[in-house]
Amino acid sequence: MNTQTRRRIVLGGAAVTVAGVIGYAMAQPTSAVTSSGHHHGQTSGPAHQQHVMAAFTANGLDPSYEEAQRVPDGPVMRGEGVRPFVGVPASGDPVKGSFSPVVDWPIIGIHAVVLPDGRVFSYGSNAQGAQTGQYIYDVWDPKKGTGADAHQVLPNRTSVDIFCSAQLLRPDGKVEIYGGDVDVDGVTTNKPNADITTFQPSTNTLTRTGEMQRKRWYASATTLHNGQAYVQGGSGGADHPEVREASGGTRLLTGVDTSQLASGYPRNFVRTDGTIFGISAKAMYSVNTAGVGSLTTKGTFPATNTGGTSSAVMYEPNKILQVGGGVVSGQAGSKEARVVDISAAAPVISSVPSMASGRHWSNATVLADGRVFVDGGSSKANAVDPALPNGGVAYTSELFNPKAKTWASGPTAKRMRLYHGTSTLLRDGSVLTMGGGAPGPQRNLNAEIYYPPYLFTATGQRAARPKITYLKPRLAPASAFSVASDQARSIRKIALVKTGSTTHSFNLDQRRLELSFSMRPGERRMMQAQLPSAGYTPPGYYMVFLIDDKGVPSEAGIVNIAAH
Ligand SMILES: [Cu+2]
Repeated sequence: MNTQTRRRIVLGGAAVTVAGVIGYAMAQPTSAVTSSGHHHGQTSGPAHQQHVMAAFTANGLDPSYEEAQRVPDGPVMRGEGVRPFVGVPASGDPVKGSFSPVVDWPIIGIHAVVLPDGRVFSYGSNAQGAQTGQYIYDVWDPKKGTGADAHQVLPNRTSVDIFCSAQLLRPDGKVEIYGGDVDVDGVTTNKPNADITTFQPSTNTLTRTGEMQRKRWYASATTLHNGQAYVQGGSGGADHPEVREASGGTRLLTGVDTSQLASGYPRNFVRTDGTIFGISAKAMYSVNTAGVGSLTTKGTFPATNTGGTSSAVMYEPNKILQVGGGVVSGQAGSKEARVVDISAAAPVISSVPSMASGRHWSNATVLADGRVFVDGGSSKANAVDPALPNGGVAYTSELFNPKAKTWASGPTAKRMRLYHGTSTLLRDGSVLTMGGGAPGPQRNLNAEIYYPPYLFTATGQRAARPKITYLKPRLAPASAFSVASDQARSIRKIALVKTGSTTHSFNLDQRRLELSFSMRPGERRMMQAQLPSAGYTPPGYYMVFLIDDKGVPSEAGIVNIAAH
């Protein structure tokens, strides 16, 4: 039904025209009104809010997204106009790391996926910074630097609006996108769709490849041990999750009732035993996805740092750092952080020191060396509070050391990264931070690249990096594998970091683990590393970092670990 409506706008060329004539105000949540036959250019007022709530709320348990979508849109912010650059800068801060200058990004990078070849697929707005995934998407090659020629901005010819969908790089090397929005005549209506859309990196093409059992807008997707994808939540699909089967079909988990869980981007992780552990608003739960599935509640998250505006990352197997967030209505962004250990059947939650800044809508990203980089967010959710220094915007990032359980200050960004901002670890060990807006106080058609301290020497010069000279591209789970480097004798750690797929303050697919390894007998360059038991490596693509005796990581090799 929706597909029929959407077919009115198909071609990228036409789409650009349409996008060009709509004002951003019309692409605001107001557009939900379109469906009832009215059309307003204003974005405020109780009637409008009711429409937005109706369109958004699957079960009303977490107002984070509704509130964020209600914010008026601010000005378009682009790059600083610096000359394009490639790679790690010649110098940087050896303690905090450094941000690059602000560079142009052709869209607001609301969704970002690292591809098997290290490129980045991103989408979420049109070229003017209005919310929509209907018209264009971007493929960026970091090896080509930050200029326009490093980007391929391509038309979405599927007639599916993938704005605020869930997306995963699948073990077969394609990106699968679950649900999203419905665009009618160039206007995003903030209604869910049931489409499954696939991005094929080898051809840079996007095609519609399936249909879910439920429409879903703001769902989460998680890779299961067998390679299938578990999709939960979203407006339109709050009642039951479903599994995308390898056959291409979908299986509704009728035995799992998620209607009492907040439906917006639940923070779901796959445990080493193959079950899902999730945190959504304050509820914790686990899901067994076999057959029709079953759900077990796991208690209540005991601190303020939860909800849609928090961020969470599995920085070690079965260990999750959750930071920031909190109640959006009138409450300051939480500074709190907790470690959630899900090794045992009951989650064990430990207190760790709080961050320096309160953060609604930050992003937590595990780095090559295992530290967690937290950037973005603000005290007032998706807004500037004039009563606070810097408007309450957390421009300064922070670094969590998981061994010492301490926080340290990171560098200060130039743009606010609030709602719809993303941060994603790249294969060179830097972090792409971008987006924010659509809506929000800045519509950020720009990015800042974070270069962690491990990329610099103690005196702040670009560090010499170990280099991988041999690595097999496909590995079996739990296998031993060879990896070669001329610097093998100085390698102290080998770390795997899943390639990652970020949206709405949550990387749906990031995890990090360290491998045991040794020099191969009689060899000077060839090491042998051992993958742990299969449950530690959900299938798909991993960045392999060799980390030397000075803590400097190689550029990652990317391997595919098979399903089990
Ligand atoms: Cu969104």
